[in-house]
Amino acid sequence: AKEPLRVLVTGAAGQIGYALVPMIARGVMLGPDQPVILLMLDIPPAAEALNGVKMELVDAAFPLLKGVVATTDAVEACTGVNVAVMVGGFPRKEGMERKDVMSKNVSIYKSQASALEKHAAANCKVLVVANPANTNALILKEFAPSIPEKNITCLTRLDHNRALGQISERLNVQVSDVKNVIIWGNHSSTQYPDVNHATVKTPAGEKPVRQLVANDEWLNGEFITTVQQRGAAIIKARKLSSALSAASSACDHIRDWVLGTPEGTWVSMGVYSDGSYNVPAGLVYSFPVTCKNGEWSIVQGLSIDEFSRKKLDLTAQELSEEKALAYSCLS
Ligand code: NAX
Repeated sequence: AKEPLRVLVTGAAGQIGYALVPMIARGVMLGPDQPVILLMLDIPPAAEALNGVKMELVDAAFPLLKGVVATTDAVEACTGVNVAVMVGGFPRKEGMERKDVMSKNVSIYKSQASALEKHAAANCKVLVVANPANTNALILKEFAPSIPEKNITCLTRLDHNRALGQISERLNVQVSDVKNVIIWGNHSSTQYPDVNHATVKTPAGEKPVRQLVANDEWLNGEFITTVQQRGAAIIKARKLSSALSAASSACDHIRDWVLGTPEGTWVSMGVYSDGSYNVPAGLVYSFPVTCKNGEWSIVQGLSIDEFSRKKLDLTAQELSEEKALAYSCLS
């Protein structure tokens, strides 16, 4: 039998946490034969609710769940963790300036970075979900210098899955037959959902999405804005932000990272830019990646047309500004 892996979920008393922890305990994230120990962190005002989540996890009697810790102590939560899913953060409230929200999150990610750096298992993989996800991941990387930069990522898989979902609905095909969309850039409304290399499996072989949709006006317009604005549409409908889809996508992200992407398929992940596709190095930017042996690599050599180039640059520009804002909060 496999040794249990220790999985940290921060913000575990929140809405995404509530959807995510049962998925992890059922093996959705790390596989149906991988036992897990859940370490759930939240802040003192949420301690009682967090304990309630722990009670429900016990009540669900998950066979793979070998232990549950509910704590408000970051050191206890980070000790020995193999996978860290960072969902906790400070939300933007009405009337708050961007800078104020950034400053709160920078201080949270700075201190949690130190806790992870000192106490996590060697080679711990980190996924940042909390917004601003890319920049929180960058701050975490800065303040956990001994964690390899390849181990620190942010979630854009939800956006990727949303793009697959839109194409599947438009073409009336199974979502599992659509692949290789790309989310470039920031997990924000400047992200660029790109279908130029996406394909659909048909009885006659793989066909380009552009050819099957045969409507560039929709693909270059409404499709992009629908994916970019989907989070807002969910809030409008549910009066709450996306939770089950975010949790499910977080599981997809870690599962593919740890267990590998299928041959010929790539996924989108926010990773530390090495300058690929002329994206400035030193930003956490969403790229198409394949994963093997627990490591991601950016898919190289894809053609970028002029329309796409502008969109890649625009979202990079926004990330550079966020980075500058985050650093200004540190001084
Ligand atoms: P909730 O407000 O329901 O939950 C957040 C939880 O974090 C709360 O329980 C809060 O007490 C806790 N928390 C706050 N500060 C903390 C700290 N210092 N340490 C530990 N826990 C702390 O938000 P929820 O809807 O669960 O969303 C969580 C985060 O995910 C938000 O930042 C949200 O913007 C972000 N999202 C990111 C997505 C992505 O694709 N990257 C999509 C969904 C989501 O919007």
